Amino acid sequence: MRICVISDVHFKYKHKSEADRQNAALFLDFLSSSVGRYDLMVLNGDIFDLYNEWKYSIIRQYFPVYHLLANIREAGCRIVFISGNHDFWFNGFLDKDLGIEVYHDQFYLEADGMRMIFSHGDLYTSNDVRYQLFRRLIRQPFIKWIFNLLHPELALFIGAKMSRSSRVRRVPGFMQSRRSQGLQSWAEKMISRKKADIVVLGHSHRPGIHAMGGGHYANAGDWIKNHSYLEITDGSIKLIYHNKEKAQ
Ligand SMILES: [Mn+2]
Repeated sequence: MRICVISDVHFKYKHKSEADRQNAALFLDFLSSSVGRYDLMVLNGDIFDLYNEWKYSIIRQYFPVYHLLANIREAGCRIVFISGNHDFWFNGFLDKDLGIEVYHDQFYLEADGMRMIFSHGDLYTSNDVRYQLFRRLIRQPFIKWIFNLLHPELALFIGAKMSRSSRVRRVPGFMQSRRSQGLQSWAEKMISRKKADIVVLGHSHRPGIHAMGGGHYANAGDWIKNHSYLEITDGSIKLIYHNKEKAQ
């Protein structure tokens, strides 16, 4: 089975810099080169930097991504979307219109003799109680209901302000390494308790494959700095850096 995992693309609805435009172009290039290449694509959270589906509206600027995901689906690939801490409010568009399976916490798979757990990872950072409370609150249907009463452009404006301030708040280097340590020790626990052979997380923006206790913890990295993704082919994991020249 050919599996591909990506996370932390942070695709923006508004490109403010040349770097934003380049990151978006590289990601779209990667998606088009993935049509017909995989049996399963796991979108492991924070694919979109800011996300919402209203009852009758979607964010127009995400159309290129939706279009390529539809092509990948039509070529016979199963697509799984796991929500991250930037994309968690859905309203039927991904699943009903695009045929993508949506999971809120984690996705479990047994294939090629391996047990695999995929999750974004924001649930498993250590000592981040304030965030865990915020996570629970922001996912309440009532909050989403209020947000959806706003005009989409006003809602996006407010959402962008909130998401920017939460990003700035969580940037410090020591927090980054504590975050990735939390992810690693959660993966270690799953492997040592024989719950999984492969644990794939995102969130830390640190690409890597780590062998531990007879299994592997892998992180797909991000598409802001690394433009990295994972391929799990017949149970063996490879980390790949997408390069436009090398693609095709
Ligand atoms: Mn994240």
